[in-house]
Amino acid sequence: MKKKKKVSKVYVGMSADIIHEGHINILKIASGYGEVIVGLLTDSAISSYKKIPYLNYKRRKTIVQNIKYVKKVVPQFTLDYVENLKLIKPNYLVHGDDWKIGIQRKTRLRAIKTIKKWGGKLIEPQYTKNISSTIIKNKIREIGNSPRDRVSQLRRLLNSKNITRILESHNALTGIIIENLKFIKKNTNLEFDGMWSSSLTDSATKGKPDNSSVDFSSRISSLNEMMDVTSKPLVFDADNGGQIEHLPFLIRSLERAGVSSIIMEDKIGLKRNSLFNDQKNTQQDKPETFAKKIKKVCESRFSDDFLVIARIESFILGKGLNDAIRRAEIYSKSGADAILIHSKEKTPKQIFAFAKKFKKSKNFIPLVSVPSTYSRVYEKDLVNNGFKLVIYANQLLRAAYPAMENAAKSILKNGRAYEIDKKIIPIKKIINLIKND
Ligand code: SPV
Ligand code: MG
Repeated sequence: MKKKKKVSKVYVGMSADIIHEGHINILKIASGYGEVIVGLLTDSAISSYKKIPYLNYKRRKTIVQNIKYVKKVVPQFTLDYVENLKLIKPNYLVHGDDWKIGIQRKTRLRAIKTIKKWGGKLIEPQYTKNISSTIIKNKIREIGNSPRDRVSQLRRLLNSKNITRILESHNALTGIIIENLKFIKKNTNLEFDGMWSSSLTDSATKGKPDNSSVDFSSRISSLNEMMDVTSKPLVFDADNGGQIEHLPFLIRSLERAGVSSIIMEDKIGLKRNSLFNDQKNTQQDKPETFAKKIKKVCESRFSDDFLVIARIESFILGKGLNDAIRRAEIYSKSGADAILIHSKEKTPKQIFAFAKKFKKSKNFIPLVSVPSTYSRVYEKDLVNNGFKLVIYANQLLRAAYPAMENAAKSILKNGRAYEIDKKIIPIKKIINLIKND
């Protein structure tokens, strides 16, 4: 009997979020060396170093496995190739030569070292110039993403990241900062995952107190301005959600705008910001009554990806752990997707005690933290204590206000603008900040 020639195994790792001719070129070249196995990066693997992909793993897999050059698709759970390479032991590893520099440089070196062990070869076709998923993604962002895609992003982030990081945004410009800011630390691309539409900073921006005097229509019109220039998800601070009969209308407007989540707090009566010391006129809602609001949101939402987060104010109002836990159980059972356990202590002790106890419950759902007063807490400690979402609720407005006041003061003091000129962004930079073409 004639011995069948063994076909070589060729490994190609990719995200394949937006397929373009560069991917096809790589796969075509790879197929010339043998049978192509694509290691498709999972959502978690991708979001460990850059923005979560537009299409989820399942959708990307369907596309890639139907490309004629591809024999098989397997998940690649990390940015690092070593695990899959050891498992598959390919004769060839094919990757565009763009990974020689930048964030993937070390990943490449580790992959080379690994395949050397069984004599595997690295093939690096030249990177297709002027085309990349990032270029296409930027173009898409200019057009704007569909509200439906944006709504689902937060749930996907919660499912794929250790911790999802949200920052307060009170206008379109702060939205742009959150959208674009990147910081590379230890080979990881850090960025904010989304925006928080805060009742406090939205009201303050409009010169009003945080007592619901800025109505939802006005809040939604400012968040629409942020939505116009960003693609990341937005979490809406709805105070106590207002009247239960009005909730379906609010949810409809939020979903239509592309908002990913509503957070409602279990307080009643005239709204007072939770960080005020004096809370003596503030009342907490009966948990059973508040639970009805949660149910109402669940019934009225168009998409299950629109998350309802219940915010427990027990600690703010001086009540104990047992009250907070009892409420968490009730809110979870009535359909909440996550719990924001609020606190105005200087340390996270209180919320960690809550997390420890609630984690044991069969009704446990992901936890959200707002570290405004306990700002020393590190994200890694929040993760270790079971928190999945962190909201930095007011820092951009707090940064902007003293800077603006200082500039105004300097002009008054000096009788001219020269002194402050060197300390503020140059005119040239500000006119070029927003692209015109
Ligand atoms: C907000 O940012 O408006 C909040 C958080 O609700 S807090 O100010 O702590 O109440
Ligand atoms: Mg608020």
